[in-house]
Amino acid sequence: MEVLIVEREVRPGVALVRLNRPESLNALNRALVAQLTDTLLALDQEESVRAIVLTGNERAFAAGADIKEMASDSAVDMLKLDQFQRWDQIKRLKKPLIAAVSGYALGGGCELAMLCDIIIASETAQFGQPEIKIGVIPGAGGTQRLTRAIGKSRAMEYVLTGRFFSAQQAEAWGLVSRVVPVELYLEEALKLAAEIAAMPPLAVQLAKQSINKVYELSLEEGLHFERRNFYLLFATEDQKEGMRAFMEKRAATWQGK
Ligand code: DAK
Repeated sequence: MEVLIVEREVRPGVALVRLNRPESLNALNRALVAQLTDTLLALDQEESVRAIVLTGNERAFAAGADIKEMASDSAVDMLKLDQFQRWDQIKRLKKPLIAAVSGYALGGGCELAMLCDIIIASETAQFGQPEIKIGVIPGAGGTQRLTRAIGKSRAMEYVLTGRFFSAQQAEAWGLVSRVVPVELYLEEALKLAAEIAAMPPLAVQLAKQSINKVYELSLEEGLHFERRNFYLLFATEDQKEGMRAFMEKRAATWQGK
């Protein structure tokens, strides 16, 4: 059975990537992480792909790294494998990546969702960083991204106890955009991806990059980065077309140039 299922053009310009190890709640083993990163990087290069949706199944987005696979690893094995350094490449994708989360998003699964640009959650989603309960700590961004998303006090509480939190809490704390009924979470994510896919691609790319800089730069540097990207877009045909179409009261057609 394929551990990853990829479907192109599920909506115009939208690719769907599905984690597919249902028997282990989509535990992220090495093979799955390798395929996932390779696939996302490849889709990022495909011109016809304008947005990507990443999902699991109704019961689990992903219940974390595969505990059975890593249980007997030594620190040296971990260092040598360094499998999660590929993980960082996901952060550098140019195309928007939307997580459609239902059920468990735990440990590395929660970290994977947080690596995505937008999270749409089903009302059954449960988030958490339970690594503490198995004698470790989050290792793929959890202590950093969760803290930025929900604040220090809550991050401390949840990382130090390993407790799960609900989709509704995640929404109230700003970790996810929206909570929708379980039968709609994938549909809503695909609809959102299609809406983004219909926008001028270079502007989408530079908007994404600019927003992501908020975590890396000071406000002054971030504003500078944003302004440069804004000016740069005046070199594109899509900017000319977009503004002309507005004045001519017609729909714009984007070329990605
Ligand atoms: N790994 C391996 N197998 C898992 C798994 C996991 N994380 N989560 C679930 N499974 C398997 C179960 O073992 C079970 O398999 P069988 O026993 O049937 O063979 C099957 O999935 C169904 O699970 P349960 O029977 O346990 O189902 P329940 O509904 O009773 O419970 C649960 C669901 C999600 C509460 C429970 O399965 C659970 O607590 N799972 C573990 C959650 C967890 O602790 N996740 C964090 C893992 S640590 C790194 C960076 C990051 C990481 C590692 C390295 N580097 C930078 C190097 C990340 C670490 C983690 O994510």
